[in-house]
Amino acid sequence: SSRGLLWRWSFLLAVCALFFLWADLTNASDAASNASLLWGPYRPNLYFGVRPRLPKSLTTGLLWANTDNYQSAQTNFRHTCEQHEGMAGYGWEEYDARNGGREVIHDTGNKIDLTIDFVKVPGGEHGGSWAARVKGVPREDAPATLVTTLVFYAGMEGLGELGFTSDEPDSEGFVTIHGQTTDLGEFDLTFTESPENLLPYKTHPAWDKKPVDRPLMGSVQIPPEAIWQAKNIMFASLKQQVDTFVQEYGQENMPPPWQTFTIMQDPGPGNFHMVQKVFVGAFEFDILFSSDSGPKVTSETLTKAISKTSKSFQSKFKEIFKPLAPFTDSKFTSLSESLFSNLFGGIGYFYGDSLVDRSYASEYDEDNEGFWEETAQARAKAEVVNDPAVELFTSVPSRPFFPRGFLWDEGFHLIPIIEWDLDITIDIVKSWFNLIDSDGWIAREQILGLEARSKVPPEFQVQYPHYANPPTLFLIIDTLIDKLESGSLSATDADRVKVELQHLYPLLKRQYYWFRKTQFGDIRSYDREAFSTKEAYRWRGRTPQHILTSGLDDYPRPQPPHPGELHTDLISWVGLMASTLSRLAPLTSNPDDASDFSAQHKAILHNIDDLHWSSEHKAYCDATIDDYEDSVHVCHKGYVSLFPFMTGLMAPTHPNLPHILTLIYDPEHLWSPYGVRSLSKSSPFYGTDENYWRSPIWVNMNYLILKNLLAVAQSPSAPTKVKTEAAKIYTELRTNLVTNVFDEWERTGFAWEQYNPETGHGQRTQHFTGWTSLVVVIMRMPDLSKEAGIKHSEL
Ligand code: 6A9
Repeated sequence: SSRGLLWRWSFLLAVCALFFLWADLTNASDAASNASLLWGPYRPNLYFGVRPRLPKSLTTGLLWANTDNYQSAQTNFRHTCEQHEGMAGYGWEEYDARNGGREVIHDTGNKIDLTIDFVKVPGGEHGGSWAARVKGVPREDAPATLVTTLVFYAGMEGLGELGFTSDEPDSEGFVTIHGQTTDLGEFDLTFTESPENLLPYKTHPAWDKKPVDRPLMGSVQIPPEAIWQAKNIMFASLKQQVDTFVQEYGQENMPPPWQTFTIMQDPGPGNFHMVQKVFVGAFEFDILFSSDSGPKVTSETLTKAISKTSKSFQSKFKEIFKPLAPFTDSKFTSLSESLFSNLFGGIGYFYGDSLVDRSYASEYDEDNEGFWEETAQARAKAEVVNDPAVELFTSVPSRPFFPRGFLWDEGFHLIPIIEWDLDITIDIVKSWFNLIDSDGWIAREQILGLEARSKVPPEFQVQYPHYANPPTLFLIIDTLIDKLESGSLSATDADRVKVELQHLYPLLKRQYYWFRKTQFGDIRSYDREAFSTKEAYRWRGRTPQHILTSGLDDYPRPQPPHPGELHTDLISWVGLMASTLSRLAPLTSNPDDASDFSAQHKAILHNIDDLHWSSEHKAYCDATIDDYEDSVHVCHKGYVSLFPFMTGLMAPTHPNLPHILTLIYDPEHLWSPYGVRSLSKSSPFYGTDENYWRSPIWVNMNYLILKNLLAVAQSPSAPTKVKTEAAKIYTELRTNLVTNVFDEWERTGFAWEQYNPETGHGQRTQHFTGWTSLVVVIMRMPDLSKEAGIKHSEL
């Protein structure tokens, strides 16, 4: 159409103009954007750990424990987020990656509630300053004399200076660590004291040599690659102190536990410095990081910044994530704020090497029957190499259990984040695409460096350059294109998006062709029309019980594995990529590619129906080759059957759509009062074995179902009956999902990895703040109760 043409022309012109302005523009806006993102709680594996978005630089963290008795002091030191260590909930109540936020930690084991306000103070040439206010309030069941000890550490992992400015606290009891690096310039890290804090007093002769009513300061030199083991480093210092006391006073006559468990008082040279404070009852102190070229932060600035940060979070939240009916009650807003803040506050910066099997062994070709035995042997004897250190800026599925990047999780994480901060979203997408290799591969799980590897059993550490994972980042590319085309972006944002898409285009294309080249399906034994285009796909790397690469780990698949099998979910993902690229190619002036992508997209749509639709089962199914060398469908009704729908590849007029809706809504199959189950209740595999993807409700899949139900319900072309049905299912599902995640959050204090389809209970990983936080977006999706003829009060 002429409008389309005009649009394209103006787009081309804009690109040309930008070509000249490019360096200036991006440098200026990148600089501002980068500066406000330099610092953050980018060690999401810790309850609180601030670092800059730089490799081998300053790294900090907080440890604490109750020291009322010798036992708790030894067992209750908190540092890394752990499941089931007596937390009645923790996480960010408010968080904006640009400004900061507030984390609360309800630590029942140590009988203390901690509140940590973290703020950034912009200015200067080195990413500005930041500060944190740490408050402790004893929990209800705590004794009046509860003693809490806190250790904050700062380590230098690369070149630079770091050390205490004096051997003694100053007259107010403040302690300062000074440091310097090329990137950070000169900086001061000051620990304040408040006259209102209650401190321990002398009860033992050891006091005269080691009083603990003032901050303790310890310094050590540590091999830089071991600094992440901060808890051990601190314990070594505690042990030294304990040994000294034992020698001097004997086991029977030791100082009280809160005095015994203190670090050695020895400020001095080193690359790892600790400040320890011991408090009785409630307490409060500040950690002030002032960049020399930026603003000097004081407790007053911090107080102001905290209230400003909170206000701006609240007003931005209302503007962006205002929940729609039936979720307008403020209780849902608390859930929504908490989930979003935890997702956003879970963004980390990771740097390190990774283990990759680059043997490209012929066993990995997977072209024989029994291939999985061969590949298992090849994996067992492979010489794994360390791919060089790289950096990754990403959010994480779960701070306690999987504090690292997962490729297909990230596409879901960015769905809420893109609504809040376009630039961070683009940064994260770029960070992932920076990891692409020359073939087009991006590793599924990013286990970068020793700290990350310490959390993963060895058999899961190695990545394979022929293994895929769903390309969900394409969903974000699609959203970017939607935003451009709808004209909803500001001129500056639109320009930025165009430039970035232009840069990303070749990488997206490369990844797409990698999928096509490495995950193609062998269609020789399929006597179908589909043969003519050969669009068919198979996940590599399966074992009899798992296809980890699909993301749906133990979802039932054809048995035994066969090199001729074809996977419904994978062809759908490739179709989604083709669809995105066919939109993107013309926008980025690649018209020749556009026609390839469109043709491939069309062929994929055709072959999904031709190869995967089972008219007997009225569902999309995987296919395989049977003992008679015939192709057959293998139908395990569940998420896999819905994939062509979930990936947006079914037109609202598609004749199979009514069957899909029936399958979703049937309580004997996928429907539950808490969400859509992963596997049909009538399947013999329902709830069996590991039962990971064999019944539980997953929020990411439910989000895709909702999104596509909405599209049908709002489509002008869908038949009225289908539209009404979609609106009804959409309305009920939206309510069921959100209500259940809310109820479980209230009941347990946490968001969960998955939900039980019989009871609704949250299960598996606790504090799973990754894609479960999609409920934030779900709450602000349109209310279609009217279209559905449903009253919310009746649900
Ligand atoms: C193994 C555990 C102490 C499994 O959310 C991340 C992924 C998803 O991408 C995938 O779809 N999760 C889902 O099926 C969690 C994977 C965790 C693997 C870690 C080692 C540590 O043992």
